[in-house]
Amino acid sequence: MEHQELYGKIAQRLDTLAKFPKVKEEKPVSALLEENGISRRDFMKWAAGMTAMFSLPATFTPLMAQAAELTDRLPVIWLHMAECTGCSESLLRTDAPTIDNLIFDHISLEYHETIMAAAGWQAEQNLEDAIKKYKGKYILMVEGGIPAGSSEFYLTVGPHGKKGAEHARDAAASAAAIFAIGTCSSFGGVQAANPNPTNAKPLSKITNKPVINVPGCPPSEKNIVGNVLHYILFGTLPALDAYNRPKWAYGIRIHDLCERRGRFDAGEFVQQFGDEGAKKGYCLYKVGCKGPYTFNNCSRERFNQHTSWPVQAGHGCIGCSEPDFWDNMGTFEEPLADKLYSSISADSTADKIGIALLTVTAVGIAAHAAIGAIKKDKQ
Ligand code: FSX
Ligand code: SF4
Ligand code: F3S
Repeated sequence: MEHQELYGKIAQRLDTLAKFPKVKEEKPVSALLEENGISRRDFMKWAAGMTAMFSLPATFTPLMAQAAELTDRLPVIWLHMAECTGCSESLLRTDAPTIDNLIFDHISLEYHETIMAAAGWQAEQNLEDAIKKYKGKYILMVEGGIPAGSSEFYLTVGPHGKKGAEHARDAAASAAAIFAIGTCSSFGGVQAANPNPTNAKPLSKITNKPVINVPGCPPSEKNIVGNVLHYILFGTLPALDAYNRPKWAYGIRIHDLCERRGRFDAGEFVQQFGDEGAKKGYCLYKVGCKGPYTFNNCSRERFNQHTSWPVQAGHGCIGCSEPDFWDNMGTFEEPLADKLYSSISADSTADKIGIALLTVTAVGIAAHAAIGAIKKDKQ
């Protein structure tokens, strides 16, 4: 689609959305930003960054700002399953709220166990009411793996002791769009790691409705808020990869845009944590970085308003946005080297290409790492 045509379509969609009643009578985004000392200029810079993240031309920036302002037209239900709550914390735990936090505050969260005031019977009632009231209109975000089959009873929620899987299924049935937030909800995560004692499954195995996976343990605030904005702007499923991850966020490997990539190419590796190479910011491949096998945008977008990310902090990527990474990416502080990476096992063509590429990459990396070591020894 031509950009102009796309611009027109989005503008029209936003105008229609603006006519919808606000879900809650709350302050507009501009007032929230002002209260937190964030200028309009900073907000527009943020909107420009989000626009670039979706690979849209800079002329779309005002639309992005408008979409952020309209997040209060959209009811969101957020459920917790079996997890550590790190995904919510990724957004909420901050002493100085970022623009992403504020936008998330502005979203009409109808139900979120970590931050809602209600408890017990009242909370349960609120959830049922929200599902009925916003039938077919709300966004469902689910965090956590879900004990399934005869093990469903391993997770019960609320005063009725309703099973987690039942909660998820009921909320999914009437949702307009469903996002699995975090690796646990996307792929099972830590509770599904071998031997998976609670038979934990991803959300996509619990409901028959389409689920967009937003993995990462946790995913960044950018990827969570970005998905809401993408939905507001386009109202359709984003382009997805073979694991149902949005390509705008998970289309590149960590390794592709890593700031240490020059070191990798030059064969300059940290040999052990704390050595001279570590002080000089050498590549972390030999101390276990899984960036070459991991699809996510951490090296481009980072966390906490672009402050830092694992590799910048000095530890390799552990592959947290890949399926079954707990089982397949370990030992975390050792390279995979020639160990065959077995997570890519689905049967689509893309996956077969994935296998070929990853195998070649793995071999290439092992050779490169070895050559790097020889070069250094000679020096
Ligand atoms: Fe934790 Fe969310 Fe990891 Fe899982 O995160 S950060 S265990 S992806 O479901 O809370
Ligand atoms: Fe960066 Fe890791 Fe790739 Fe090295 S192996 S360049 S640290 S992503
Ligand atoms: Fe996870 Fe690797 Fe990013 S560990 S947070 S995908 S750098």
